[in-house]
Amino acid sequence: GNEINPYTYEVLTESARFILDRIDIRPKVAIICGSGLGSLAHGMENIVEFPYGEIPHFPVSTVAGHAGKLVVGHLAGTPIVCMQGRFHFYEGYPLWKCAMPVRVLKLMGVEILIVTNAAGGLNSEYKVGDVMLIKDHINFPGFSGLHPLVGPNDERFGPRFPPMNTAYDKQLRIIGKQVASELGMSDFVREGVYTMLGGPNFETAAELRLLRILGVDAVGMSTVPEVITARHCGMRVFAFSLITNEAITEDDVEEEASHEEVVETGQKRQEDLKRFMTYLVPCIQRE
Ligand code: NOS
Repeated sequence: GNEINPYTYEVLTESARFILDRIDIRPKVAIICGSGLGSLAHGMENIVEFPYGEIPHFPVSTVAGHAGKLVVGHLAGTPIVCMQGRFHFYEGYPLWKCAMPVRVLKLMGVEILIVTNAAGGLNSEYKVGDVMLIKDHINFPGFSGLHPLVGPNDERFGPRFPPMNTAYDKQLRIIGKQVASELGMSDFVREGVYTMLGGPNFETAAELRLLRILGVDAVGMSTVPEVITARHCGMRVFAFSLITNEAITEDDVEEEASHEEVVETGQKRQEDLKRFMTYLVPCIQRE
């Protein structure tokens, strides 16, 4: 927890330089693929792949359903860089390590970050398979001082005290909703508040009822550290959750949350999400 963040500006510049030296495009848009959503990258063309282990200073991911590579290429003609596999707090990484790739993307020239995740739906109107555009978050780990920006602040990345009330870009959300509408997806695209818990266990019924009272619509174990780090260094953020499972808030029921259900829902929605992304990315790029 108290380990000092060793990823200085100079160190991360080496990671970015390694990638830039091996590609001849300069993507302005990056995508982080959530659990079971790795196939978002499958529609890409002219790809160059970087397994995380080959990029200097990169951590390596351990969760099933996460491939662990950076993919550079085109999506619908738009240059993008895609993170297939992310780093979670529950894997044992400090939050600055979970968010480290975001700064590498920034140093590669990325301006807009699209963050995706799998999450449990708390809002009683949500159904499994819904897509929730994130309009705000509650940084639960932050309440206890677990935060990706803890430690000395390097102003070359951003300010000591970054604002976070505008984290989820309003204009990008408008575009997201327009795209959903044009693709006939409005009936399962919503907008709501995400929260991150540390995991790795799924929540108890009492915890989920607490979160619901607090105004949380979807709960997961990722995204928040990456978004905070992206906003700190001035990137614009668009994020959404795939509601992969329904929060079980009643006591004494037989059903349980499972990672299998999460991955399965991801697979069921993968074609829709690919279509959504393929249409969205060129619109966002023009922004
Ligand atoms: N995930 C969830 N995290 C918390 N609560 C949920 O209901 C939930 N559903 C999906 C676990 O399957 C993986 O998917 C997300 C978590 O971020 C975790 O990485």
